[in-house]
Amino acid sequence: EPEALEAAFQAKVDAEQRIEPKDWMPEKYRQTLIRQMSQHAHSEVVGMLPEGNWLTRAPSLKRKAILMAKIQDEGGHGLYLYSAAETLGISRDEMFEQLHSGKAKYSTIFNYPTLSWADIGAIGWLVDGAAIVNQIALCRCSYGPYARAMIRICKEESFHQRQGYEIMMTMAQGTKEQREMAQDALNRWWWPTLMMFGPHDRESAHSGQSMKWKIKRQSNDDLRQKFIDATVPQAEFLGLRIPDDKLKWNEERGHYDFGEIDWEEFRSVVNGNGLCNRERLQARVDAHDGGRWVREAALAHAAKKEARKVE
Ligand code: FAQ
Repeated sequence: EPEALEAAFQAKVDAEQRIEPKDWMPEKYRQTLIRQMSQHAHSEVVGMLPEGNWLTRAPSLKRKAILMAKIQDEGGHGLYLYSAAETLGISRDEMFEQLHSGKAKYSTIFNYPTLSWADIGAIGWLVDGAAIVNQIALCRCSYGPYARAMIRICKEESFHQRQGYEIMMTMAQGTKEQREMAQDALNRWWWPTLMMFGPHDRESAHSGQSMKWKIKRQSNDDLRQKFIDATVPQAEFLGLRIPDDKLKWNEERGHYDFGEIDWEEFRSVVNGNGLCNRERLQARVDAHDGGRWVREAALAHAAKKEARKVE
């Protein structure tokens, strides 16, 4: 029986049919999606923090309004993704608990500090650029609610990427100091951005099963290569230098060759020892605690309304 169900499930996935919340699915498929989607949601919400650091110091009213809109989009993406994950039978409280206790991960990239305004440009250009490459593939994920959420999210990410690139362009064409700030931001964000795609395929614990189930449609290394190929010409256009001596066009492969990522640093940040891990998690725990009275008031209000109806 279970084997027959599982075979029918795989046949459906192979035929590119979407899996919907009420359909039968293997327990491990459900758990894998809960893990990935909740971590994705956490990344969006924690990802608001590095940029929030520059809201009060944006260089103009226009820049401030744009940045505020971008950060609000990220909060919206988080809520979208939490809702989509809830269709798999986990509650939002459980997901928050997993984040706050350190059980659930969020992307390593958000454990780096934003030291100058140019970092806001670099995040939009590189981090949102990487997020788009990853999420375009996820638009074809076998799980319907996740795939559909990704379509709208990608549209908004593409605005985010453009605004970041435009900040970089403005600074790269500005004064000598501004050009140096832009180069410094690129130097610091380049390698952490490449780590967003995860470990090498041969080291990736979940890739094999997730590709078979079409949760992931392209491998970590393939997506990383795609991002690099798209981004190198953009850096050249800005007149900035990517901090990698091994970066070189390979005519035969039709791709850029590039240097090795510092996997020691990746592991260290994943394990909670990045520059800002503690600060980021504390900010989320504090926000959750600070909002307790709002949740309690909303529940009390709903209970009162319900009681009045009964009378
Ligand atoms: N950071 O076997 P794999 C955004 C973990 S974009 C932390 O390869 P998988 C937008 C991985 O979870 C960023 N952990 O795993 C934005 C697993 O640990 P686990 C969010 C990482 O799942 C822009 C272990 O290593 N995007 O927020 C990382 O098959 C600007 C083994 O790895 C997504 O989450 C990492 N970089 O592939 C917001 C996209 N890499 O769970 C604000 C959806 C790997 O067993 C500002 N997620 N790990 O404890 C995915 O596509 C996949 O989950 C991967 C990892 C590709 C991240």
